Amino acid sequence: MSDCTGGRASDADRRVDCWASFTNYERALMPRAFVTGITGQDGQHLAELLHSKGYEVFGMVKGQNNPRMHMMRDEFPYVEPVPGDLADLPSLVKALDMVQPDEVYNLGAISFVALSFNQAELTANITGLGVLRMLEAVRMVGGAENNPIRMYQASSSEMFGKVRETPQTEMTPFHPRSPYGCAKVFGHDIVVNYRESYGMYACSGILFNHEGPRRGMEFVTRKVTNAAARIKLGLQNEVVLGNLDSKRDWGYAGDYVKAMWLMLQQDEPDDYVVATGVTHTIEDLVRMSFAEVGIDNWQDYVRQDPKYFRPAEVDLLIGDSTKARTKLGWEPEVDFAQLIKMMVANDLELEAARHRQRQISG
Ligand code: NAP
Ligand code: F7E
Repeated sequence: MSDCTGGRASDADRRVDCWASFTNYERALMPRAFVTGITGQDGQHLAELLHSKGYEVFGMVKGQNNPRMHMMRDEFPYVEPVPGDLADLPSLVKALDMVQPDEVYNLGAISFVALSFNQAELTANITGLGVLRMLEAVRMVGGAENNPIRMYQASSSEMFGKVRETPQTEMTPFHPRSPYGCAKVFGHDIVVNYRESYGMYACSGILFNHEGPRRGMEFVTRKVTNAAARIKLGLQNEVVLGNLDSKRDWGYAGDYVKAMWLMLQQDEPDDYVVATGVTHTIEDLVRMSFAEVGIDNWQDYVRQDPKYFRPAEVDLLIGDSTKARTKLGWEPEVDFAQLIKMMVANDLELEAARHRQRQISG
């Protein structure tokens, strides 16, 4: 098979040439993966991983002129875009019928917890019922019996919410604290139900927070690393945040998509917690991000505003991923300090380049 797997290529042209070099025969031998949420943080990391493993990758893209399509075309030319929406069952059936995938990764969701309080019905529809629709589409296309399609569902540590025990495992009861968490609980439970009722190969990864340079600016890690970079460059004076006391078990998204893939390579489908086992406060995140750009007096640059506090908060998350480590052989490779270093370095480079571009264009 042609070799497109030598790590990240240095430019998009080389990736396009490489992808075009596959013959139809070679493509027919490649496993096929269908990914919803391909334009999101995890979708991008997963696309890279699957491509490096020789998969043909199909990514579901919603909307008639999705603003992230240009980025996808430039950075992931090997991803075949397929139209569809998790709110629309016929579009999912059509997409799966066309792709005939071996593996489905359902990453699509309204994923921002704060937004879910304001758009609870939309969140329930996409993040919750969207899972049911995807399971039905897999059943309709793959068959009611001996269905060959394997499905991964992106469950979340937000399901633990007001935690009943620490650390949290696959057996910890759920107590969600947001419409997002409630929708994820429904998605998780319906995956278990379809697996038990219809013998489907469907797995849920209960992933704790995972971040990286591709993280959306709405999430606290990226908001803080980007603000630290901009303040260092003199482009911003302060960052306005909410609760600095909550604790999260933060890992690197590039590590976590490996666990998703591993789950679908096992003899039996199952659910797994994916976490580092280390927790930090938001204040730790702020202090370490500012220290990374050489600012020790971070308090002078941070203001709190009640508008960023949530109606109900998840105070503490810390995961026990013993099952994933022993059964899947999965290990996180990037720790919290390395993660912050990586994100701050990326934001310094990004913001400096944007600033130069603005100066050039007057
Ligand atoms: P993300 O960056 O917010 O990406 C969400 C994706 O969902 C985007 O590609 C978005 O497409 C897509 N989407 C939104 N509405 C859709 C719809 N109606 N139909 C189809 N797709 C839709 O999220 P992420 O961080 O990559 O997370 C991936 C998944 O893992 C999500 O299900 C999230 O809830 C879950 N999760 C994430 C974490 C984490 O820490 N990152 C932890 C646990 C679980 P557009 O670009 O078109 O909007
Ligand atoms: O908030 C606090 C906020 O929005 C983290 C999603 O990927 O992980 C993510 O959900 C914490 C919360 O992530 C700000 O109150 C303070 O305690 O970055 P976040 P999240 O809510 O943990 C889970 C596992 C998912 O599944 C989700 O999809 O930070 N916080 N000040 C703030 N948060 C934000 N966003 N912005 C602030 O200004």
